[in-house]
Amino acid sequence: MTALPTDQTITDLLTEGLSACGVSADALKESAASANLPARSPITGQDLGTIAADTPDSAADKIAAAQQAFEAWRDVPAPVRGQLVQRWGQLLGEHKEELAKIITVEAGKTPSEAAGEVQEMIDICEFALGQSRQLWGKTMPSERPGHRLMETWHPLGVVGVISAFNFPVAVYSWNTALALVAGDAVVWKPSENAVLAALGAQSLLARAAAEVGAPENLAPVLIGGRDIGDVMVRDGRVALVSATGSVRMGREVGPVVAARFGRILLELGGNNAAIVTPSADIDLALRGVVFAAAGTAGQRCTTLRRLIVHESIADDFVDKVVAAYRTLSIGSPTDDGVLVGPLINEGSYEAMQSALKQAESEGGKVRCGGGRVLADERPDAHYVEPAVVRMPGQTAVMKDETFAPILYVVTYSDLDEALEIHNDVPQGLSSAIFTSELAESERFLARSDCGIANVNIGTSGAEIGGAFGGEKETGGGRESGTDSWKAYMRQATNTINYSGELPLAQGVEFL
Ligand code: UN1
Repeated sequence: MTALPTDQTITDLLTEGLSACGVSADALKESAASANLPARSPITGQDLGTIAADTPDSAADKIAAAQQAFEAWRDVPAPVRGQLVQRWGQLLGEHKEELAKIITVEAGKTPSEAAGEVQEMIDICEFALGQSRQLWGKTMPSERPGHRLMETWHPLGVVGVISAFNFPVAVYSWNTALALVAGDAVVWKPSENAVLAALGAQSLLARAAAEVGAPENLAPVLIGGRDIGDVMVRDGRVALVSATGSVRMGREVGPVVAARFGRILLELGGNNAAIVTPSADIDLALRGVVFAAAGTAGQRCTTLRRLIVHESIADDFVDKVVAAYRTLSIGSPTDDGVLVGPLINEGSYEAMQSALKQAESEGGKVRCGGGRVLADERPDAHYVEPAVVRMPGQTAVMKDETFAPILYVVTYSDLDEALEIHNDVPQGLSSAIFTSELAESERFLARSDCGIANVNIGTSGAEIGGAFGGEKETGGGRESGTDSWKAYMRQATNTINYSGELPLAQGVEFL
């Protein structure tokens, strides 16, 4: 543990990041005319300033402006639209460290993880550039002579994105890069805890848009709390709402969008597990487990929360995890060597403590961590030691996602039992097995009920080239790679008759 930085150090870091990304210093000034939102750093627990927020009226105006921008953008050829994401990706590359500084200050991520997040944005921009020439449909043989049958893809309209604090910009970019090449406009309601990173990312996008001659207001940001998100969710002009966050949020947003027959793409809670088999390369499994469970202070939706270890190796393996945890440096992510930064706020800390209490009441034994550190120095910040808890079986507490670094451990005796434990939670985002046996790996890949299933890799740290998302309460959405682009477009089936006759399908006779 190291000493925490002063408020001034954090402010300086933020100012450097904001100004390099082209965000005006006025962004952190109160507005007399509108509502205001405090910006805060979890590193110090102190306010960084106040951001002028949208009102429901100004939010509706931004949606209207985006709708107008869409009308022009839809007619731009897709490969030309690709130039916008290409330029955005270049600007993100040039400002990678600066945008990462804002992410570090606002979300508490280490510089390496914050830079990794920006790299995900650059990656998806490159992916989307390629995709802009591949918005393809199939052609099918028609049953009628002189007819052609084909599928075509068209822009949806305005896409609304709701993003969470923990990946304040990357998840937005997965949606936005694809939506933009698809020909959509994008309205973004970022997390209240990460508005400044959002402004940084948007400023670079606005610059790219101006440089390539894209319409103004193609990608406005809505600043505010739930009431502002609600404006977007209810607005019939928003054709798709793509929302990342808690299951509770998804339960609220989903039905509202469905009731107006809008489209919804949900990326909600995960409760990810890894199975460690006796044949696993223990050293590799250990590193995979520790990064997935304690990295980002347990605040990824892909964080490893449940470890299912074969009984023959469990004691030994858990001892190794505990020993590795003791070497993790906890503190300000601005300090070299720190691997575990702060929790986002007091609410997260309270949730962690209450989950640990519940785990103990359900027979769990805390093997290490769980306690608060650096509280004397920074009473308003919340640093914790990542916890490892041995459980007597998969009890109730293990079925909830607690967004904090708690790793529950249970044992199994045969793989089918492990798979049963694995799938017996309401969420289904990410999963992993550590094994050297092909048969175990194949059985796991066939039976894991998650959207992501990995072998000899932890549950977190997915690449953008594969579709990202999960099943059950995770919401069913898929973002970023493979054919996720289709979520941002509507499909049409076209039948073209060049026969000069009018034969009806299915041999029907009429007139
Ligand atoms: C999230 O936590 O919402 O797979 C996204 C990962 C990252 C993305 C996480 N590439 O851990």
